[in-house]
Amino acid sequence: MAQKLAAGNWKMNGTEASLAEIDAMIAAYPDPGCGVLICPPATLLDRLSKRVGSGPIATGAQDCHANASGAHTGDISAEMIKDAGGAYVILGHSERRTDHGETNEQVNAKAVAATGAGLVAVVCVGETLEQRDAGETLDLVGAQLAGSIPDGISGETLVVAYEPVWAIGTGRIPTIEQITEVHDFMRAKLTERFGAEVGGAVSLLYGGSVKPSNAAEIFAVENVDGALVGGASLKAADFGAIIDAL
Ligand code: G2H
Repeated sequence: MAQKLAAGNWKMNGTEASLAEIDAMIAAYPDPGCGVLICPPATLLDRLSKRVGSGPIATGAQDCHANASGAHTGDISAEMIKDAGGAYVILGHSERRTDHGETNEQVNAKAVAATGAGLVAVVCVGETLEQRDAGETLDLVGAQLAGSIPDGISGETLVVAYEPVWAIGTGRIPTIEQITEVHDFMRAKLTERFGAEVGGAVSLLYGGSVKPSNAAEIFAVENVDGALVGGASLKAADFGAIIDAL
């Protein structure tokens, strides 16, 4: 059985002042009833991790390098994320695939590094509008899953997020039928490759314009185990309403 998980991706947002939102979350959700993860910018990870302590809110980063250390200016390693208190790392988000040209092979290498360091890899997949209109969604998602996820993963080391690129930050979401189709497909592909036990234990998140107003109907989809939330994770009240819906 896959864990229910509400994950916040703060992207390139947040300073010291933003941590007040976390204080509100900690106070409001002493026992959230599902996994809660917040991935702030790397500058805040250490501070946020200390803030949440050993409570129910986990922290993570938004990317890592495939190497443990070395001459890679501007990058951070999985070991550094672990050292800063993070337990998860988002990998292969479409904004990194687009802005930094990340390939499935690179995401795979990062996932190997992440899981090797004891982190949970949150691997993101999803199609552009052009790919959807061309009927390529399942082929594309299948190729991203096959290429970006390393061998040897388990439900404890991998989370997969389906984020249609055209739904990210746009206010548009796919139909419930479209979400159902892709999530069923992802569950089947993971089961085919890793077996029923692992395939059934990997949390499958939907991401892209998730808000308090649409969370419940998305979470009602059988193979949706939670959400990767961007904009709506920046405010405790909005993120809290999404946690409530899960
Ligand atoms: C998709 C999502 C978070 P938003 O990128 O990963 O962002 O909820 O703002 O669309």
